[in-house]
Amino acid sequence: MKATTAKRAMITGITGQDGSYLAEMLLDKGYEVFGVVRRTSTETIERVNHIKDRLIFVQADLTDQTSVISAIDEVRPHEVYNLAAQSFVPTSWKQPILTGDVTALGVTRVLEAIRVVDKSIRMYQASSSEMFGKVVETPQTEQTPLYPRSPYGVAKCYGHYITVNYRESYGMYAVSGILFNHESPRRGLEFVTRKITDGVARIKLGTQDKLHLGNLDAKRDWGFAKDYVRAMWLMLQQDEPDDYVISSGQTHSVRDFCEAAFGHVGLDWQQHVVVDPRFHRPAEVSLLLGDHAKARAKLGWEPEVSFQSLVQLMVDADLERVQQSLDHGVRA
Ligand code: NAP
Ligand code: G4F
Repeated sequence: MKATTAKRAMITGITGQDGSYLAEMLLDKGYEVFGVVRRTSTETIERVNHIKDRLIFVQADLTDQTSVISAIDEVRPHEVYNLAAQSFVPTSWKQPILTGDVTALGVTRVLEAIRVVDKSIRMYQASSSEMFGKVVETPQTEQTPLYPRSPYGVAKCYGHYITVNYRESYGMYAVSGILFNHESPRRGLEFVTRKITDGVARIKLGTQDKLHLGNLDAKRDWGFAKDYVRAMWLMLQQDEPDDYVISSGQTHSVRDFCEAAFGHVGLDWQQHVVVDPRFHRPAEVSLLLGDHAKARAKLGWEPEVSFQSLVQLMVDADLERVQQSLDHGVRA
């Protein structure tokens, strides 16, 4: 596997939203890209199907230390992007142990694998604004104290600090990107933005009438996933390893998102959205707003896609997808 001179990147979570955009970007930069996949009974590579012939898949599971060491030893990557996680917040209350195993301890397994195979491998950890939880200051920066509000948020805090700890203990180039919510047409359908844009498309095309949502007052700092994977790469190209907040610097409520998404196709969201207590959470993160001044100054990173453009591109993509299903006689 070490025959070529190209830089090798390994991505855990390559089948997810961010993994797919990061893989595209790294291929464009001339990297050899290795994607970690776990065994499943049906294929999960839909998001990278269009580039699958240019990727090399290796099998490993973040709950299995031996498989992670073997994968890293086999590939000997220059850079590891640890994006794998149980990433859906509501599931973390239903499966808190699994969430801790994958999203928290999984990070240690990746760091341990790097430590025993080759400490010079650079590692990116996907930390999250969910760690700020019940925020103690606004906007949130790299210095803002953490106050997680879900088993997922707690697991991400562990992953964050173990990354800092391996950097400080072993001198490893291990960094955490504290990324605020980022979305795209490849976002999972269970997350609120994609649930809304998919709902808008179905309602517009007449296959659905109502959209059931939870807390419309929650505010998030939403950006475009493609902008955010660029920041991950930049973090691994610096002279010194460090942690960075990556955000849009704007906050909007779920209600604002509904208004923009329904409005884009000429619909009134209030005629279709139903508040449903089934989607309320045991503990909520009410407001997230990130300050990415450090990333702007040190990485030269800026988001390129605005909130309005993000909403519109997601609605347009879902309209096209739902229309195509209808054209093929499949009720979307
Ligand atoms: P996602 O779409 O949910 O993708 C998660 C990935 O993790 C999938 O490829 C999944 O593989 C993989 N995975 C789950 N359990 C695994 C295990 N035990 N072993 C190996 N792989 C496993 O997540 P995303 O939105 O791309 O986010 C990427 C990362 O950034 C995650 O760590 C997330 O927590 C973090 N993050 C995301 C955001 C955001 O707004 N998107 C913000 C901050 C941080 P399968 O396909 O096999 O399930
Ligand atoms: O889209 P969400 O499920 O994303 P959430 O919980 O903010 O988590 C996402 O962002 C984190 C970064 O801060 C990541 F680390 C994490 O992996 C994930 O990508 O929910 C956003 C907000 C919440 O306040 C939720 O209560 O939308 C509210 N909401 C209202 N109705 C809903 C719904 N969320 C979902 N999923 N479904 C609803 O029907």
